[in-house]
Amino acid sequence: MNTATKLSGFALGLAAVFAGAYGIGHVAGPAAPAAETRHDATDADHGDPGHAGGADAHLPGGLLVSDRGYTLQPTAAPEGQFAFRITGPDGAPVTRYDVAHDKRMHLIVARRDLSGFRHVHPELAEDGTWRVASPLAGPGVWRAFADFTPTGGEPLTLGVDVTVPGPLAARPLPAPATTATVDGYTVTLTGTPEPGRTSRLTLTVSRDGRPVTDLQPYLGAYGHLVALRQGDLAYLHVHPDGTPGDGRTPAGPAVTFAAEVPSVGAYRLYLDFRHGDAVHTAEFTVLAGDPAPAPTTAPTPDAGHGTPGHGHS
Ligand SMILES: [Cu+2]
Repeated sequence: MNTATKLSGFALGLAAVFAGAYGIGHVAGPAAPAAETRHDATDADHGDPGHAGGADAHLPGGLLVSDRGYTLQPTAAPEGQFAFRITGPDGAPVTRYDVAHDKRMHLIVARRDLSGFRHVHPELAEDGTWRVASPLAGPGVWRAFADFTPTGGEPLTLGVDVTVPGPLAARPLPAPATTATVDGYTVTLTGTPEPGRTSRLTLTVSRDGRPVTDLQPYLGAYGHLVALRQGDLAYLHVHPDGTPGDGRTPAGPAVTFAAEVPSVGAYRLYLDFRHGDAVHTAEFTVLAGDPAPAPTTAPTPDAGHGTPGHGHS
């Protein structure tokens, strides 16, 4: 237990180091309180989500555990399950949700070091509790994102940290790459995300050297792309061009997305696609803009002594 606690602190310390190194701490830090302030001050503005100058108009999803009156609360669950609820502005669990991308709730999890990504779809009980076989595959500090639209409300992504105790090896972020392999598939990424503007990213799927041209629809699309920002795990759900059956969108091998990353930095991209009646996830590290080089691990407290460049300058 002690070890787990220490390691959790270490992982969170790492996150802070990265945020500082990429200069994004000033975006993620002050933005959250500012959003809260705005909500208190401008309750009457809620019907105008595009309100220019509003703090949350530019705040990426997933950074807040509570926003616009909605709060993500993990709840007790039997071993092997993960359960949570969303409470609404009246404090009661929300029981009515709109369907988006075929589902009323999308639960995405990743460790704070961006490993272990899973995207699952919990079941809603009448009392507002969502339950799913736990996607938290092993020890670590996990970020759980609930991506949903409460009926009568705006789409929201709330995020919460969940710690799974146990020994954890810190994993460095894999180097940027344009090719990923998963389950025997090779996925190639073309396009580069540009901070603050819409960029087109194309992911091309092949298997055994042949283009895959019979991708299966998954959640109403031929691919789903989630991007998480290193340092604070800001969450971006990116939508593909076209939908299956619209007469112009081929079933592969290429799926194109319009992505807008909020800042310079390193991002981990997770592409979910369906083929052979199974969902596969291809992962990529990409750099948006020209972030300053950052260490992928921080020195341990003991090893840091006497290291040039290490210190509190
Ligand atoms: Cu989903």
